Amino acid sequence: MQAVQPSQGKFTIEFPALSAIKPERWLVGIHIILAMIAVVVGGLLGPFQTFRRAPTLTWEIPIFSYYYQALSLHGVLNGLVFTTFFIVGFSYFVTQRSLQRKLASIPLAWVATGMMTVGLLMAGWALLAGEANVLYTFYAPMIAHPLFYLGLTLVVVGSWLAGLNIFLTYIQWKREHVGQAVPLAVYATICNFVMWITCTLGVAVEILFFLLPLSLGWVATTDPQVTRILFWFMGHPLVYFWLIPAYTSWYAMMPKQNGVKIFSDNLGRLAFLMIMLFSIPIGVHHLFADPGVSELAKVMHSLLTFVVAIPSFLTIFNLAATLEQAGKKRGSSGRLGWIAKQQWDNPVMAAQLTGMMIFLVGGITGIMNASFNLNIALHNTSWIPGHFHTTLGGGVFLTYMGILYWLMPILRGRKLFSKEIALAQVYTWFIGIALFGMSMARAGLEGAPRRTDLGAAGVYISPAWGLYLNLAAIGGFILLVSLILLIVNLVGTLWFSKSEPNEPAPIDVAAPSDSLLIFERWGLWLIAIVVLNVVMWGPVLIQGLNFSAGFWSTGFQMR
Ligand code: HAS
Ligand code: CU
Repeated sequence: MQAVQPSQGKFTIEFPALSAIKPERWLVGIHIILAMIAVVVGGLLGPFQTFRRAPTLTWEIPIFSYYYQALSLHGVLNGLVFTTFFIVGFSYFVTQRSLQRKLASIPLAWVATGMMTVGLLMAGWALLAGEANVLYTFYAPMIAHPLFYLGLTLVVVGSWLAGLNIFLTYIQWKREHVGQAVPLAVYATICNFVMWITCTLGVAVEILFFLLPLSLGWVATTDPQVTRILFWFMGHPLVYFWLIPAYTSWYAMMPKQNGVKIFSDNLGRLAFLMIMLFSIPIGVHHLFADPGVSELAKVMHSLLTFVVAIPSFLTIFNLAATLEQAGKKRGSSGRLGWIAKQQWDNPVMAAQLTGMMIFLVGGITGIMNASFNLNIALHNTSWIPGHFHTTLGGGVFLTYMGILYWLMPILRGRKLFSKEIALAQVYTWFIGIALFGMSMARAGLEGAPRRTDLGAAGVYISPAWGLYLNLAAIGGFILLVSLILLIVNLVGTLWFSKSEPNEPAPIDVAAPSDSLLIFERWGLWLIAIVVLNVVMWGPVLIQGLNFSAGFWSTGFQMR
């Protein structure tokens, strides 16, 4: 038993066995449960859209035929709610376990949770009532009920408070560990929240000054181009906000689960630092088709997008080297023998390994999107959902499931209900998302549009898309089966499995002695973030705010 005395001297915490930290269980547990409810509801809406878009393999269920409402629920619940709740819960867990202390302020954490939950209820109501059919990319001119925007604001502000709490906990730890590098998982978490708090400033301005006044009727018109610019200031870093926890699992947990060390801890820090620095000043790659953004800005953002892929290339190298070490330890031979020696029969590992494999596909399609002129052919086609279902729906989601399968038993104090069901869930998801993602991408190359209700009467479907849209529906069906397996295991682990307290978590509590401290020069990195964004976004925003064009657009509601 060890007593920890923070330098502020405000409280003393005892750590008999780390799993006895009560706020960890409840606080983290509530985030994970809400995240899972969101992804189950949001996820179930997905397959039915594939059936609606498929020319022959159609399976119509009336409730899912409100295409834009279902698509908005699917995108917001999976892309914004599931992710944010999961990430906040996971980040709290990682920080507390790795730094071996409670969060700096448990009351603040509960306030944040309360705000996020109330926000979720508000936005959820608007979505369910059909008052927010604006998709998860909620820029003007489409307009939703004010409660949708207020709800999202509460979720975001709640997540800021969560970030603040993590920063304060880190500062307390640093005061007691002068000259020591923070463990890699916490370093990644801090980079993630620095990036997240910075980028969501854009969406805060978009909501408070543009969307909310329009939705409340305080102003009659707005400027869609400016709201798109402000949205995408957040929109690209958002995808890295999702990715960093998955990378944290691959870098900081998977080696431990394999009984080896990460090949290079410092290279990992460099990857997280680069993601934090470079993921915001590149968002114009979502606006390549927009007339209101200059060609120069497009080229600059295109080039810098290639820079943000570098940390992922470093990651491929670092992880492959680590997995190779693990394979060799288990007696692999030959150049690729290590692949067969991975723990393919362990759901926690299988989820991460299949996640990495599909993420390779998603990452490469991302680099294709980033090419300024190639993008013109791909943008607004189903290629893009193909890209983000192999990144977010594949690599990230599978890795989160890998985390869930060890984290939930710890939080619940029970064994995982069924390892076999978990394995079946992982592999069906892998096959389903690969088939769905690649078919959507292929249909996109033939010109199949995204965000279009292909099931609506009289909509043209080219014969060239038919096969791929049908294959996407088969992928959707496999994903539906996988979701049902996930629900069974979730419910089983929560209420029906054997109790098993005090499972250890795969988290390091100290950094290797050669971890470099330069990565924690936060003042320097914050200045770099400000300079990069002023240079890369300043001219784009000024051009967007071209008042001579005026705020000319009224809001539209989609039904
Ligand atoms: Fe993206 C659009 C470019 C990564 C998500 N992206 C989207 C949208 C989403 C999204 C949701 O430049 C749609 C937004 C919308 O609704 O309009 N994206 C990129 C690039 C990358 C990238 C260059 N995206 C992601 C990630 C996402 C995500 C990650 C979610 C988590 N994306 C774009 C562009 C657009 C875009 C344009 C706009 C398109 C348009 O026109 O609208 C890169 O950062 C990707 C780098 C990744 C890699 C792969 C690394 C692989 C690793 C696995 C290791 C494997 C090992 C092998 C070790 C280079 C680390 C293991 C082997 C075994 C055998 C086990
Ligand atoms: Cu992007």
